[in-house]
Amino acid sequence: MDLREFISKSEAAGKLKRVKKEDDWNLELSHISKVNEEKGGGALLFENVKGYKNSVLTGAYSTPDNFAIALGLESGTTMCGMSRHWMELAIKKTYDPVVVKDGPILENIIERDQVNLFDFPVPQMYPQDGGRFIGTAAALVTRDPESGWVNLGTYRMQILDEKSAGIQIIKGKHADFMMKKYQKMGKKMPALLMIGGDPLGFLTGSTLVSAETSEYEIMGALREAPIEIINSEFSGLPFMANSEIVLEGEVDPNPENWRQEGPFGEYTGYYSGKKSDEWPKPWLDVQRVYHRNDYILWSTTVGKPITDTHMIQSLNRTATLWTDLETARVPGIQSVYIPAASTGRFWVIVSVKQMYPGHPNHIADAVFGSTTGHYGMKGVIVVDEDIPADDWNKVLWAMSVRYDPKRDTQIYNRGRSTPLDPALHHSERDIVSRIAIDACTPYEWDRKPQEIFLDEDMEKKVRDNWDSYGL
Ligand SMILES: Cc1cc2nc3c(=O)[nH]c(=O)nc-3n(C[C@H](O)[C@H](O)[C@H](O)COP(=O)(O)O)c2cc1C
Ligand SMILES: [Mn+2]
Repeated sequence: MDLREFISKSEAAGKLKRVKKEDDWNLELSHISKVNEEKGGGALLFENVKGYKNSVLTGAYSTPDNFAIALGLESGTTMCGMSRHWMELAIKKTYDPVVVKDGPILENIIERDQVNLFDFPVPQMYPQDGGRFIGTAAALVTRDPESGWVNLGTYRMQILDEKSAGIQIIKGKHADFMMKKYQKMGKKMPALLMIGGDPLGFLTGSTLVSAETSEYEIMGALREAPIEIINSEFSGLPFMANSEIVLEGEVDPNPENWRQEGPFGEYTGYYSGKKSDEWPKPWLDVQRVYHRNDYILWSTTVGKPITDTHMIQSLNRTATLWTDLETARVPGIQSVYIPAASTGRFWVIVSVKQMYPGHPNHIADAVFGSTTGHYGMKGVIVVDEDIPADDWNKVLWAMSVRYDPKRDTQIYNRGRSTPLDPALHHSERDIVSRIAIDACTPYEWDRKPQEIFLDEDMEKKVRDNWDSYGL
């Protein structure tokens, strides 16, 4: 699938609308996208951006059905159901990408002297943003100089000038591991920003896939087929043959040469990169640009929840956390859900069929010890098997009638945090505490509270005769 097939399928399903009226890349486009998502979403294709002839796609993942289209699933599949599907495929089999010689991305190649990033219809999203962010619904492709592992990571990228784009690679991210190796070798890091192509590129680029595993392999797992890539003759880095836009260049790993970027109105609902919490960022020195004829620029909506950024995090983090728990062979898991309203990352609910005393705490420890759950997660709520992880009313009921705060709460003092968390003082954002809430009836109790159930025969009779009651 490429971005264009995703667009036409979304449109056919009523999950994409075209904006034909002229709009300004400066705030108007992003604000239309944000209000559209508040009104229930669906993707938008802006076909008439002032001063530009190419279209901009936003809100591509603003509804569960848009994910279902990208994943080839039935409309109406729940976020939790799609995460389960992802987990099952990721465990079953991954596929290495396959190299091809040609593809539509090679239709236009622009060499360095002609490169001007302002030629792209990149939106300015929020009033205090430091500029226009070209890399949001995208992936940065880099290669480990020792093992050859190819990583795809979604890191925000701001246009700094005609040929430079700042990159926010947070400590401990895979591109950060790699960049530090290039720094030690005294070399620049080849990198490329890839926009479009298979819509799973952005979905997996922002996924916490374990180190040494390429996101291309996970895309292959989800497609149950290899992804077609072209190896750049310039840097050797692989990009999808059907990408819309690729910016290729080098990143100087030496912090002395980094530049200020931001602020940016982040997914937390707060700006990051303000004077108080800024740090200099590496940047892509663009050597070459590739794009398809009539390329489409893909951008997220970001800011306060719920936007497609929160939806994507909810889906891909639920999927990888669930995969982590299954591959760690933690037993009894019924469902896992990281709600989009928690920005798609800070809280998780896990439903478990208890099999031994302390099982809910085994779950919580496993969550906090996992690749996805160890990073920025603040709370896990464990519920019994009768409560689906994505049924918030039932979760609250369990927290009301099965939970004793003193007995069932554990605080973990030092966990890895994200520097974007506005709940932490700007000077101390490396570490966050965590809470585990066990909202299960204790397995070991000799006499459990007697739960109410309807009389089965009477319930059936009532349901069968429902129409006769005149209701
Ligand atoms: C829209 C969007 C923007 C993101 N921006 C950043 C960013 O600026 N910096 C960052 O480190 N992570 C960012 N993330 C999260 C990363 O994509 C995520 O942690 C991913 O796992 C990084 O890839 P890696 O695990 O291969 O390092 C963003 C996620 C999304 C959905
Ligand atoms: Mn990775």
